Amino acid sequence: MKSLVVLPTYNEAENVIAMIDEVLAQDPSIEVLVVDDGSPDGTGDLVQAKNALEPRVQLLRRAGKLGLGTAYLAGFNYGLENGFDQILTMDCDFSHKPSYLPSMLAGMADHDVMIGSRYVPGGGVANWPLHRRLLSRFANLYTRILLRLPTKDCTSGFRCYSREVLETINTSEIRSSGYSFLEEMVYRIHRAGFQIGETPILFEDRILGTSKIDQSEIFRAALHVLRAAVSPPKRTPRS
Ligand SMILES: Nc1nc2c(ncn2[C@@H]2O[C@H](COP(=O)(O)OP(=O)(O)OP(=O)(O)O)[C@@H](O)[C@H]2O)c(=O)[nH]1
Ligand SMILES: [Mg+2]
Repeated sequence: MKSLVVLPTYNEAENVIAMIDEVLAQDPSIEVLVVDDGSPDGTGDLVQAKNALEPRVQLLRRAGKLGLGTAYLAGFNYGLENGFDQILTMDCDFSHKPSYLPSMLAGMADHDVMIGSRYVPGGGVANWPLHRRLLSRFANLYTRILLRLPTKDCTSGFRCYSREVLETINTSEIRSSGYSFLEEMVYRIHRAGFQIGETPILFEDRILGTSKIDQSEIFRAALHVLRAAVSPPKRTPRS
């Protein structure tokens, strides 16, 4: 099985090389694609230099900050075009620890999608201020109730998708970036009848670099989920 780990980056120069090294060390079947949005801090150049030494690392450079959702889409397209069996996504700030990759991959034996989950037994959050914890809890509760989802962590960006899932879901119809992209993906996957598994992770706030999520993103995400609940996207059942 060939696995691609997609790392979206915007100004992650302090984290990116260490993340790549730790990801590659988990399993020889793993390759990495960094989707960098013209980071002014030189993240792209660091990855390009790494690519010259390490064939398991590829770089996709985009002209400017085009958003997390479209960075995931670009990663999915690359993975499908290059024959990967499963495509994973992770934040490039060590909040998603590469040491969980083996349990994510193991879960794919009996699921179509695996989510690194903070909200199943054994999972959790460390170093997050109270307001971030409450916001994340609320966002998950809101999404689960409105979209009637059984998934406990709908906003986690630590995921593994099978090739079949990405070929079935109309991902190009998803226009939102950030959190609501992730929520809409879970919704579409669940409605298509795929099996979603969750493996516990301890999510730790980043130590290096800065957060890129702004306040307006939270409201956009809440509205997007509401819109999906009121007018659901077309179902694309698995064959
Ligand atoms: N390519 C690309 N990557 C992005 C963009 N915005 C964020 N990222 C990356 O997406 C990942 C998650 O972003 P973070 O800023 O850590 O956001 P977060 O983890 O949801 O929020 P925090 O908990 O505040 O860190 C990181 O690897 C970022 O570098 C973007 O517009 N384009
Ligand atoms: Mg982060």
